[in-house]
Amino acid sequence: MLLPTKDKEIISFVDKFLKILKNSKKILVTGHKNPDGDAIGSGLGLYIFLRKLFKEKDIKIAFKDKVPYFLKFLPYSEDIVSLESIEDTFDAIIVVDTADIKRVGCKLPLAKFIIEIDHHKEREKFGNLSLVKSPLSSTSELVFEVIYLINPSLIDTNIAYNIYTGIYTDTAGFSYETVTQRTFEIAAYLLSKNINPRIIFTNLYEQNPIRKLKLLKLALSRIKVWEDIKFSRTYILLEDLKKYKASYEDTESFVSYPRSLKDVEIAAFYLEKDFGFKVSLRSKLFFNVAKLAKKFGGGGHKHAAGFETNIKNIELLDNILRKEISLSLKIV
Ligand SMILES: [Mn+2]
Repeated sequence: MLLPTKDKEIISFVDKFLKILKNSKKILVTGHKNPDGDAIGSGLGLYIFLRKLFKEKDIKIAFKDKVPYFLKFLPYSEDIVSLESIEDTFDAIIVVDTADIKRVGCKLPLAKFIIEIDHHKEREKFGNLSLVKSPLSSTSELVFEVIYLINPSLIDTNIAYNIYTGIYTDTAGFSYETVTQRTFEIAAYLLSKNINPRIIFTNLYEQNPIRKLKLLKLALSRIKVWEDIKFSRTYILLEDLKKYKASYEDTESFVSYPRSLKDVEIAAFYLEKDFGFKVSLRSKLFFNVAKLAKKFGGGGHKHAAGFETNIKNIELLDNILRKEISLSLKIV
């Protein structure tokens, strides 16, 4: 038997959360743009749960961007609509896995209450009610604690698929130090709801279109390493995407290849955008890439973060990052 959390913050949040929701007729669940497994997993897990809990209420789920192909297997993902197309106003909007209101990617619809559920350490509070726990594996783990406190008997296979996928993707397969004994206990509980981890893994990582591997070949050929600062990076340009008729989501996880190199601690992947580059940052053991990303107006976690820049020149971007990394390494 899995015991519900004894965390006082979560318990007192659930109290206020339920009061708001009981008085709400229209509820929206949303999260950050370019949604990942955790944003969609925690969002859908909560959405399915709330629909079972409040059958009479009007509950919607929306994100600015489409569900990436590798997450389309998630139960109820077809219910996700475009946030920009929503014209309604809401009594309550629940924003998951979002460190900053800007990360939603577009204007939020009007609402009486904005509720945040998140696990980012570096963040800008924006809601009327917040539940933020950090360090924690994922927002999905936090959503699980919330719904398990409210009514564990409503947690079914559909919810379990979403929550497990969120935890799995945000911890790179239970490999980050944010994974605790509790994380595994929750994962074990979710497995008892008849989910198949093989189906999850296969959908996430084993349905690559061939264009993705062609792009990856290009990205691998461009890997550059600066041994003195244990930094490595690669990049993909808009013209590469065009050449292979690929999209941004086809470059998902490319940053893990420079990081996988022996003696590399910090890795970056530059993805060209209309405005400049979207930079994904990763670290292996000690370096905090969230702090590095913050210097460029971005954010994230210790081992996974990112930012956007209007710098359009690869060499210049290399130099600026190398300089900042050298400075940070001196402080460490
Ligand atoms: Mn997350």
